[in-house]
Amino acid sequence: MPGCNRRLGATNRSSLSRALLTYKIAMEQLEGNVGLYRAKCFRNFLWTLVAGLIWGCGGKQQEAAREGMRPPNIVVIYLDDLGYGDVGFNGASELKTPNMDRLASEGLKFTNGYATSATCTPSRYALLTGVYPWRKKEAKILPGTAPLIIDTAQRTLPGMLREQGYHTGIVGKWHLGLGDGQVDWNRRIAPGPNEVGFDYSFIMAATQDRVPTVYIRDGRVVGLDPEDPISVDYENNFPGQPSGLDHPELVRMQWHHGHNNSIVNGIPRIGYMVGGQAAQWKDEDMADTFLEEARKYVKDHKEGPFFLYYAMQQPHVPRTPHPRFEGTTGMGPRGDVIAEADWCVGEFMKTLEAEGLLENTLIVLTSDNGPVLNDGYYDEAVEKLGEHTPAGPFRGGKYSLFEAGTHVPLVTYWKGNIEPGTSEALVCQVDLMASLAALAGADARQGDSEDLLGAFLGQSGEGRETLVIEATSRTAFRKGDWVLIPPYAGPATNTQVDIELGNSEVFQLYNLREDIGQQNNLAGTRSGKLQEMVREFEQIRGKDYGKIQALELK
Ligand SMILES: [Ca+2]
Repeated sequence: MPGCNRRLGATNRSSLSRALLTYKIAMEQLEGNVGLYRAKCFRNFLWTLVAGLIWGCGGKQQEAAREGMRPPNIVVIYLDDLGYGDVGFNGASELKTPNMDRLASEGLKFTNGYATSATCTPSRYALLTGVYPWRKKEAKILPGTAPLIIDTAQRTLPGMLREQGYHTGIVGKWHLGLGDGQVDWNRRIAPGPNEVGFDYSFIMAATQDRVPTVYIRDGRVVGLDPEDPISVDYENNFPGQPSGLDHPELVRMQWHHGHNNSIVNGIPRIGYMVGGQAAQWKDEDMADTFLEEARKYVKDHKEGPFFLYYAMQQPHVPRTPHPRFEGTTGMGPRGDVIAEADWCVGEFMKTLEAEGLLENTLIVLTSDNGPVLNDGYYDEAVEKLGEHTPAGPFRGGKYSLFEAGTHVPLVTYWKGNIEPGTSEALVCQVDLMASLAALAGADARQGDSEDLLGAFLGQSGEGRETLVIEATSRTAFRKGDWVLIPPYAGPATNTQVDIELGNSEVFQLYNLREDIGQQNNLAGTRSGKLQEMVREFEQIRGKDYGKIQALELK
């Protein structure tokens, strides 16, 4: 920059000395007080000032400095029904998850990481809005025809990041409702993800076991032949269409409970659908399809910053591994799709690495709720489980107020920025909203979401003080090592899925540090602690927590 060099006279050399001294002192103070990422941002900011003094004009240096201040890309990899104990990094030995284990060993593994809820939709609602799902009565397991449950005026995680200059995308499972309740699947489907903050969406509407069994890109069914329109109904079948209930001879995967409506690809589903033959997904290709979409999204937006919500479908039912993974674990389809999901994580990471993005991308890997074996199909999940323990040391599973319902695998990874390690901080997916707002430079006050950026980046061991967890409208309360489960009516165990739900006629109080498996109810002997927990729980939750909805597995 010859034009600028001429200006580096005595005055500027003096300014330069002062600026460098100021810079050095500021950095020493800063590095001692705040985390690595914020220190880097501030260092870059100071560097911009210094560069301005040195060269006395704008230029590539300032541009590069401004570039260095850019917040990182963010990827949330969200698995579906993956249990705390389903991964090697939490102790699984029968089932191998080398790629997720690598993320954990090179990143930060949380031993107290939670979904807000023991089922899909509420956890996803909290993740994307920063609001506890029990505040929203529609945040329960939704049929495929449910209207969108996020208000389009509501602040959302992708919307907040978009305001901060991010490009935002979702690939995978949605299950937060679409449209206004009267969806015509043959026209643009809205409102949906694109109306609540996502610039790009490639989704399935609800779940793999629910119709419509088609992909939707930016509100339009992919590959739809206008001559073969789609109709969907969750109440009545269409004339002449076989169902799993009427025609068991047509299915290749037998239903156990629910899952006996329309048959697609030989698999009976929840809900009825007719038409759209050319658009229907092939179940065994779903993992590859979502992976390719996720990789393409990264490549298309690698200039960043981008936010990708990669919502994988495994190991939710129906478990349909690609033939490459069939039989690879000896645990039947449930084990095989976890191996498949792990491979997808590895391939996705390879893409980030190949694009040179690992040092500039924060990755959060977690699951929307705990594990279930038989969730509606006979797929040998129970019979071939062997010694594997999907719930790890916890009691219960999906649908449960016991720990296994919401206490899930959770890892953060950011090469060169997050020190590898293990954190005991109490963190929840609902906190990503405020924490990522802080990271992106937005207002971190976000509903129930707490700014735990320091914990997520491993700079602090401080997590939440308290957490309200939810399972099909029932709520429980964690504070420190203690968990309070209020009395709820209903069976202790759901026999169809064979999971203890946490229902009891009496209060339950457990100390997780001493009793991780929740076997010793201390409510009778620790009455002072019980009263304290009930009081604090009611302050947050209100006193009407006993009004609950019946558990529906479908
Ligand atoms: Ca789920």
